[in-house]
Amino acid sequence: MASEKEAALAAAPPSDSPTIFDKIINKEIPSTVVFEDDKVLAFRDISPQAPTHILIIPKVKDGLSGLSKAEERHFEILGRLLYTAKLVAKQEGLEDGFRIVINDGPSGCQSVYHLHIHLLGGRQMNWPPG
Ligand code: DGP
Repeated sequence: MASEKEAALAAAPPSDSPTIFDKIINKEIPSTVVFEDDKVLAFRDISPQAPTHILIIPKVKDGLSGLSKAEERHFEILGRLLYTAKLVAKQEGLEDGFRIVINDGPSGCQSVYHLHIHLLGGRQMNWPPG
């Protein structure tokens, strides 16, 4: 299986192309959902980089293949995603802290072009990130 970096360098579809996350949203492929409402879905990453590793995504992509595609109309969903990350961190018991990551574009190591927030926790993080 390709590394995350190899996958990221190989992937850069147009912003409206469907991704694997559409299938997860539509429950066409299984995932471990930890939070869901009408706008947002949070599920465990298939390749966890920490004891807790959750992806938080908008259910409707609306052009948001990545953060670099954000426009003013996305203000509400962007805030909702971040607030959901905080709720899920609390739900997961990450009282000592956690990390939020948004990868953008090939240099940012993005491999799935549907905006997502990584919520990582359960271990000591390092700085700077790789
Ligand atoms: P990024 O590199 O920031 O685009 O992160 C994409 C993440 O998506 C990566 O950490 C692995 C995760 N991922 C990819 N395919 C699946 C899948 O089918 N199920 C789940 N749960 N996660 C996936």
